[in-house]
Amino acid sequence: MRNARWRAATRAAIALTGAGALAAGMALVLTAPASAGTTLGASAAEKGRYFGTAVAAFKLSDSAYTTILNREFNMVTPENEMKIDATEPQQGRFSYSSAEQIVNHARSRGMQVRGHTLAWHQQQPSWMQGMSGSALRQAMLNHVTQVATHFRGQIYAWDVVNEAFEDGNSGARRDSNLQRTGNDWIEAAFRAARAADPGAKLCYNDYNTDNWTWAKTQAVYNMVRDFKSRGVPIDCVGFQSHFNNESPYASNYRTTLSSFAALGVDVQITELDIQGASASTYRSVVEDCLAVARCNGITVWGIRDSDSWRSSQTPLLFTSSGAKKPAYDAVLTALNNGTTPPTTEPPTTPPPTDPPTDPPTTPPPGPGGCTAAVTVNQWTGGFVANVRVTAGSSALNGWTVTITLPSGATVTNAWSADRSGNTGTTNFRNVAYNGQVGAGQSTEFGFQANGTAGTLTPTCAAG
Ligand code: 9MR
Repeated sequence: MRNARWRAATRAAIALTGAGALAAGMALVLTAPASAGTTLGASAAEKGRYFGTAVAAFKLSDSAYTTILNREFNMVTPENEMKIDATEPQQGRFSYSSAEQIVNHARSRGMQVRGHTLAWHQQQPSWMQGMSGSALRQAMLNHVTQVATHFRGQIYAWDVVNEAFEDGNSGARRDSNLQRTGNDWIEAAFRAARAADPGAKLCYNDYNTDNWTWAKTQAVYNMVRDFKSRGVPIDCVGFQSHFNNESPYASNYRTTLSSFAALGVDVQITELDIQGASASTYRSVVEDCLAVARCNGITVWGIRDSDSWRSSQTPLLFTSSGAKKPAYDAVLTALNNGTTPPTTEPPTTPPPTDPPTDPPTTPPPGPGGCTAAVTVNQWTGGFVANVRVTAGSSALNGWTVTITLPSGATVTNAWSADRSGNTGTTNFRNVAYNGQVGAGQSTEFGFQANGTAGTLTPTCAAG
């Protein structure tokens, strides 16, 4: 940017004649690098950030809309076009045209794309809404794999999982058909997404997680801390930041961003809108992001007030007729005033410490045997296998399932079991919580692999 402005200013200076005019031109040249940027994207880029917006495919034919989009933004999030109902309207039949329209519009103009969203309790197609248990788990993982593979290499960051925590003070996971497939559904989704597109940043995205003191914020923080400690592939946390009277901006927002960043993840403001569009609140949000080195950028949830999912609150940066609002000027000024923060993140708030827990004790194995049965969901180039382990006449205190994979098949990730090996003869051992299975009872684990499953014949050993 700076070089382009410098060259333009130099050309202008050369075009002028006369010493006085040349001096004026030179003065312009000398001050140009320090002068304010004039668009949100360019000014954010000068601070090593992006500035994005949600985009609806059907609006790309509205030139008033695309004029602002193309001028101001360098990151785009499809508002609805990458959601599950849009991309897999019938099970196993994928539909990408609206999403591709946005991706192509953006990438052909040098904008990047945030993918939203691979797994969510809302906007599920009806076939998925009716599913449960391991069938739903497999369908979800297949969805994540297929969509992330389709867009592989074109997505800056994926909202892998969206809005999985309950509102209020419980700090609990939100009840949903996905949650009922097992608490590990979120990490399984992240592993599948990493396998499908290793180049995309993988984010957990939620709302009402902006205020550091709120239970929901702490619950997500604890999940991310746990994921980082166990090597679950999470790279970033998205803060939707839909601020309104019930969920207002709070001055501890910066603490929230920096505390998450100190866990070793990037943070992104993913769906910003502010009821009434207070210029000073918008300014604070920008300043908070600029103050946190790992805050990659800000996305507003629509361009003009008329584009907003809650237009009546006039929460965006442009009026319905496309004029810049005072909030726009505040954001641009804050972007231009901000200093580039240090590249390492000082932890501002020590993470809360949990009381130490004793390691789980594993009782000796019992005498009974076990059996294992596998179901496979195969697609071109890969498959998900779900394995049911059933105890024989006595309870199990630990189990190992052995599966011999055909040549060309490589396991990329497993859930609810510890894996050793990933080709040929592969062993899957119980994890702490599912080693004990009552006589005649069952537990399940799964894995995802590249290649073709063929007929898999699992064997199970107790102990
Ligand atoms: O803005 C989106 C709106 O057009 C849809 O009707 C709605 C349906 O769920 O989703 C809106 O976007 C939501 C986003 O995907 C997730 N966070 C909350 C956003 C506002 O509801």
